[in-house]
Amino acid sequence: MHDRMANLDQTLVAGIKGYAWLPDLRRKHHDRPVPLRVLGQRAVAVCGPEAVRFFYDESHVERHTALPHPVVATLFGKNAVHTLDGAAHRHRKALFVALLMNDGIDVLAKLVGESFDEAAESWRGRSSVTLFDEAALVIARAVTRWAGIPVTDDELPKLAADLVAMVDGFATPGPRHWRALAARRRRERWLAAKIEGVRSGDVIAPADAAITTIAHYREDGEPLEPRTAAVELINILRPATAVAWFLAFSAHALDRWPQHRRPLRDGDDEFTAAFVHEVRRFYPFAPFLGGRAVEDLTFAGERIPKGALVLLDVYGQNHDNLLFPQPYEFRPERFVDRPIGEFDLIPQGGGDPRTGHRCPGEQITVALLGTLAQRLARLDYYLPPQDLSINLSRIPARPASDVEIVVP
Ligand code: PAM
Repeated sequence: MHDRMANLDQTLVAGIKGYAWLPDLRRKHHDRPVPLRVLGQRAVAVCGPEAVRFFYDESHVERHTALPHPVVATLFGKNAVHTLDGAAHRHRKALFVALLMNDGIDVLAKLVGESFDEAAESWRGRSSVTLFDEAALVIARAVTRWAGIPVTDDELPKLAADLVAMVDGFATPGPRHWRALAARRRRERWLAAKIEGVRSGDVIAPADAAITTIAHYREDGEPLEPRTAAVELINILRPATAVAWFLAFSAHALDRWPQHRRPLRDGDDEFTAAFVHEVRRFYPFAPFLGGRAVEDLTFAGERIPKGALVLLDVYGQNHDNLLFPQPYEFRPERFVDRPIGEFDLIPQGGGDPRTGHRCPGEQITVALLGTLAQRLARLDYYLPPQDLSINLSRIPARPASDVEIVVP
């Protein structure tokens, strides 16, 4: 049985089952590592804190040969930090850590809060607004301002839509993917010109802004190609804007479990952090992560031949009933007084963000979502009848209606 499954290519099944794909396979294998074939390649799917340790050990797993071209061409960008390993990765990663893991987090959260307040005023009295789209606009406005990128109010909706498209289209063939490719081309060209402008002095930005830091960042004494610099600037704007997914999920949670609204509305920061972690754990966003075995390996008794893909089941781990009892119940309380370890809650990857591949923007995500969730809870709104279902075969998932709200 296992051998037969290991020989069938799973790519189509993965496309159909989405987030449930690896958890289903792992269940059939009694939670043991699963040998399989995907994208025409040998692979082994793993899960659990020990698997996260194993996956993030650079002497086991590398990235630069593992990410499929369609993912790089839409989501991350050519030559992005996500595609590097070893010393090259550490050097480039330090740029992101310096930009994203410091006092600037509070500044960005404040800008996002102000941007939300401004937008919320304009929602009042309209027949309805789409929260997902509005959240993307709110965040894109704030993060471009924060990064030192001049954008007019007229340009903003198209920019926000492009940043969303790059995320929305990374895992699906067809129109969503084409939109993502076009969005990336457009925004790389636009930002490469701005980077050149900063270098020549034609574009004026604050000395400590992300656009300035990236424009003047050097590797081996050389500045980045303008296109690569643009890729990395997008790697700040796009994931920040993608917090719109989590705000749409937060609205879904507040609709289903309205008892959580009060502590958010009251500004209970400890509860807010717990709510944010539970949203990131419970709702489907990153399905799994992939790397490639750098040598013949063994994990939990399973042989992983050199060159095989190693797939870390992120969604599965965030719903593991040993780590998170009653994993399909939305219970923010589980994170009150529970420190987040490097290897358990992994919606944005595991390990140490400063040195490894874990997302360096995780603290920003937590700060932005906390600010936005509190403001949403304070907003006087209601949900008109709509389809709030979340289709687990759509990667990345989001509520079908994108959450229509009416602000009377
Ligand atoms: C962002 O960066 O914009 C935030 C959205 C990130 C979603 C991450 C989804 C998972 C990433 C990659 C999947 C690669 C699978 C590799 C299989 C071989």
